[in-house]
Amino acid sequence: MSKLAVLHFPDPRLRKKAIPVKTIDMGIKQLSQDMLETMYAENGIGLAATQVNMQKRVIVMDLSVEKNSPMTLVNPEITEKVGSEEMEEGCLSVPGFFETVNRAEKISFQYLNLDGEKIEDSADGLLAVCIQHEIDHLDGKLFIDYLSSIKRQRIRKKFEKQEKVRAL
Ligand code: GNR
Ligand code: NI
Repeated sequence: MSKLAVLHFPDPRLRKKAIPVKTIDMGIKQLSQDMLETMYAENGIGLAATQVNMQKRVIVMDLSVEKNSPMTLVNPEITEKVGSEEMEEGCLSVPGFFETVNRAEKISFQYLNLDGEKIEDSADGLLAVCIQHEIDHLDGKLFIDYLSSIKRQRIRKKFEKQEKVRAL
């Protein structure tokens, strides 16, 4: 197992679209393990491969309080969206910012598990929000894209300033 580096906004690699996984081989299983280790180390409830600079359609999540219910979704897709709901979101790629985002309240989704089985399920609440947030990452989209451009610009400025300080 190894902990991976998480890309931070405005890194252009966060804008790449991830490619569907063809075969669930050892490489994908290793990636899933490393992503879970990274997610737990960073105290996140989800992580998309895009955030660790892997352009593959893989997400991991663990919404349990005990942090003992890891989930890996390969090639996840939303098949139905119902209603809308506002929730405050954060992102490991935009650390320190929390903003309210409007998303579908209930979703139906499908994915492959690490055994290659096709699973169909539905979700609401935080799980529904998290799946939508992670699939957005695989499509190169960030939660701050839902904010006004003035707000996003302000966040970008802060990160660019931080980058300059780190580079000194
Ligand atoms: O840890 C995370 N918490 C969170 C809270 C509300 C909505 C979405 C999330 S996902 C985030 C981890 C992350 O950045 N995943 O991509
Ligand atoms: Ni995120």
